[in-house]
Amino acid sequence: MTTPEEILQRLYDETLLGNAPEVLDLTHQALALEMEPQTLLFDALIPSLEEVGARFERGDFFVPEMLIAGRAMAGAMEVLRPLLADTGVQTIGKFLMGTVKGDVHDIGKNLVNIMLEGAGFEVIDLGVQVAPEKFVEKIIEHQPDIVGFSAFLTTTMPMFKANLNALQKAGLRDQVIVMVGGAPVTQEYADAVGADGYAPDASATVKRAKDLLQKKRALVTA
Ligand code: B12
Repeated sequence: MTTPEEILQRLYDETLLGNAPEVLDLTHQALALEMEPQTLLFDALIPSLEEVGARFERGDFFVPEMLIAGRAMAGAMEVLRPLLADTGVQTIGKFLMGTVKGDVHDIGKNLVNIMLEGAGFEVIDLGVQVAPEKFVEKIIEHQPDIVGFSAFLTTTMPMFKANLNALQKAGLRDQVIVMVGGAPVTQEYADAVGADGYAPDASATVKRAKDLLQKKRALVTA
């Protein structure tokens, strides 16, 4: 019989190899053993993608390997999504999220969305390659409390500033809290572009989003 430790190790290894059917099968096996969805995520899937990134950086992996590893993880996330989000909490605020123009990375963003939904936020996901005008249009349409910009490339991080400028120009900057994040983003960078908040991972995003929302609501009622 396979132990939870063996499943986690295999989940890590098969994600690294981009073996999507096996990753899906192992995810189901783990859940059948009543392993926690968070354990699969934080002890196998995310560390595996971190290793994929490290290998890419060393030149041991190339784009196709990153792509299939990403797809394998995304397959597991489809199964884990409802379990992670199913906490039955009431809606506490509206969060509009998108990956910036020029950037197609969405695994981190999707994970943040799941955690936000689990914490009770209504999440509107604009997908990837979202242009500043699209953010403006959708903020007007949905009137979110918070808008999140995700970027995974140093070359697309400058889109944060472009998005903030577009919001300013449309007269929306004071209406909405702006959060930024993604693998290369730092608190310093977030401060430099004038974002209201930054978080390094999904659970920190939930905490920060709640804090920012509470502060804004306190200001409005004061
Ligand atoms: C999978 C992957 C891909 C896949 C993306 C698949 C997909 N659907 O997302 C593909 C193959 C398409 C890809 C392409 C490229 N990639 Co790529 N990719 C990765 C990889 C291996 C994993 C990224 C990932 O999903 N990580 C998992 C998640 C969970 O990451 P995370 O950072 O922990 O996410 C958390 C936080 O960032 C935060 N967060 C995320 N979004 C937001 C938003 C807000 C508002 C907040 C508050 C928080 C927040 O919360 C998340 C959840 O906890 C990374 C390496 C790495 N480890 O980061 C490289 C990496 C990001 N890619 C890289 C590169 C260079 C590229 C390419 C340019 C390669 C090429 N030459 O073509 C292209 C660019 C394509 C494009 N225009 O976007 C580099 C970027 C280097 C840099 N600093 O600019 C990296 C870092 C690899 C490396 N080490 O060199 N990639």
